[in-house]
Order: sequence, then structure tokens, then C-alpha cells
Amino acid sequence: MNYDEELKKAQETAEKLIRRYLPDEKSTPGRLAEAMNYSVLAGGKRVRPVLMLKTYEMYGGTDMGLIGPFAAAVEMIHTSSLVHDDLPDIDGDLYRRGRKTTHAEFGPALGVLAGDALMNWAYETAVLAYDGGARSGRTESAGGAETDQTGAVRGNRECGDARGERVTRALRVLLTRTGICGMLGGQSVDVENEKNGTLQFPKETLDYIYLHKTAALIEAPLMIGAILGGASEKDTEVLEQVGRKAGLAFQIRDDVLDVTKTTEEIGKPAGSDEKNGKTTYVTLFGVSGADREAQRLTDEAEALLEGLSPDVHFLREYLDRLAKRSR
Ligand code: GRG
Repeated sequence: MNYDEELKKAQETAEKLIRRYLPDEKSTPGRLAEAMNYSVLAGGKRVRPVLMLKTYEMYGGTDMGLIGPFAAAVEMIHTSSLVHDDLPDIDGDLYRRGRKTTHAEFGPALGVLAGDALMNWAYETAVLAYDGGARSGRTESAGGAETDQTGAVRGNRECGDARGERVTRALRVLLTRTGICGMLGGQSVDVENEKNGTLQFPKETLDYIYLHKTAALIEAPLMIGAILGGASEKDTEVLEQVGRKAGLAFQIRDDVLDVTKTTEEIGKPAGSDEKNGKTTYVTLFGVSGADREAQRLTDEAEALLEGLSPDVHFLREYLDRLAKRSR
């Protein structure tokens, strides 16, 4: 399979998993599940689940009942952050992923609740990995836990419960990279600086924000793919560093797209950073300086990948394309 075929297959798998684990609108009162599903199903590049699925595969993992709930969960967390980021009291954007934002479609109260509920549903989904990935009695077939005739899961609780230990470690990564030491912590520094009217703050503050609000959620899928795939501690730490550098590069490229592309091209309002008076890599270093820094960080991330034992060709190419992406 060539790179493009591999990417297409991983995106299709991610899409299927995300849909599989979304809440059922019919069995949920009111419009909350509809608002949650609206934002997730608006599309998006599915970068985080693709990174997770391909890292897991790189370490020989084949159990969709183990990786699937986590792949869906990381996209739910990412989407919940977008829903909240667009709220009137944060960026106040009306357009995202090529359609009206969740609060613009459902009102600000449901915008808040859909973001909260997606975050919680992500954890309700990730924990399904302990028992083979099924929400109600069914289990995955692709190498996952098997069920006997009564539907009881067997095979996961033996040998010191290696599966359970991996799931717990993966959960810890997902929670910490999302919380106050991760995405939420970075976002709070971002909004506090913005609301204080701090116009241009130094690169060190900007790096703190980017490493937390964006890179933490790029580190998490790489690390979780490695942990669930049985990688060594050392490889998992290397992948954390890869995610840190690639995640910073990803956010810097986002800064560049905000000023160089149209709203139609990026599916969200172009020029939003300027409208909100934000300090970005573009305001500090200009478009070409920002692009150079994104490429430098990506080269460093790729060099780290080369030190790993499995075949890293897909991840290397993917990170490179993300640093040059046009949406
Ligand atoms: C969820 C309770 C809760 C709070 C959210 C708003 C917030 C806290 C965090 C903001 C984090 C944020 C929006 C970071 C920007 C990261 C970024 C570059 C997003 C764009 O990601 P893409 O390009 O988007 O992967 P698609 O739409 O393709 O998925």
C-alpha cells in the first residue's frame, strides 16, 4: 500500500470508529446528543485518531476493541475543545469545519453543554476498552476480547491483567493531556492574556500556550497508540517528544493558514487571530519565519522518529504533510 492508500484507510477506520461510539440521539432526551453529533460529524481531518491508529499498528496492534474507544475518544475531546473555543465568550466564531458552529446552530447554552457532554462522553467511551470496546454486550471481533455464549467477556483478565494495565496507563495520558496540565491549562493562559489586552507577549509565553493547548493533544494519541500497542517506556517517551515538536509545528502552521487562506479554504473564519488581537508566530516572526520554524520543528520530530525500532515511514510522511498542510 502506498502512503495515500494508507492514509485513506486510516481515515476511513477513524471515521467508522467515531460514528460507532457517538451517542444515540433517539435514546437521549432533548437536543443534546444531536448537538454533540452535529459538531463531530461536521468533518475535520481526524488527525488525532489517525496518529493513534497508525502508531498502534506500527507496534503490531490489531485489536480494534482496545484502540477503537480511545481513537473515538480523542476526536470527541478535540471536538469539544473546538465547540467551546467558538463560543461567544471565547473566540465568538460562527463558522467551523465548513458549517455553522454548534452554538450558532443550537444556541449558546447547548454550545456549552454539548462541549461538556462530549468531553464526558469521551471518557465514557475510552473506558469501554477495558472490556473489549462494546457499549452493550457486543464485543469487537478484530483480535479483541471474545465472548462466550452468554455474552460474557473472557480472555482479558488473565496474566496479571496486562490489558487492564495498559488501558489504565492510556487513560492517565488522555486525562492529563486534556486537563489543567494540558489543553485546558494552555487555553486558560491564552484567553487570560487575550482578555487582559496583552497585545504582544513573548515567544516563551506563546510556546507555553501552544505546547499545552495544542501539542498536548498531539502527544496523547502517539503515546496511547504506543502504550496500547505494547511499546517500551523508552519508545513511548520518544513519541511524547515527537508529539511535542510536531504539535507545536501544527499550531504554528494553523497561525499561517489563518492569514494566508480564505474562510472557504480552511472551513473556519480566516483572519480570526487578528480579529481577536492574538499574538501568534505570524505576528512575532512573519509568515515565512513561522513556516521555517514549523518545518524546523518537524525535521526534529522526524529525526527522533528515526531512533525508534518499528517502521516509521507513514508517521514521518504524515508529520511532514501536516507541517505543509493547506487546511
Ligand atoms: C472542552 C471543557 C472544554 C474546554 C475546551 C477551548 C479549549 C478548552 C481549548 C482550545 C484548544 C484549541 C481550540 C486549540 C487549537 C488547536 C487546533 C490547531 C485546532 C484545529 O485542529 P484541526 O486542524 O481541526 O485538526 P479539524 O477541524 O481538522 O479537526
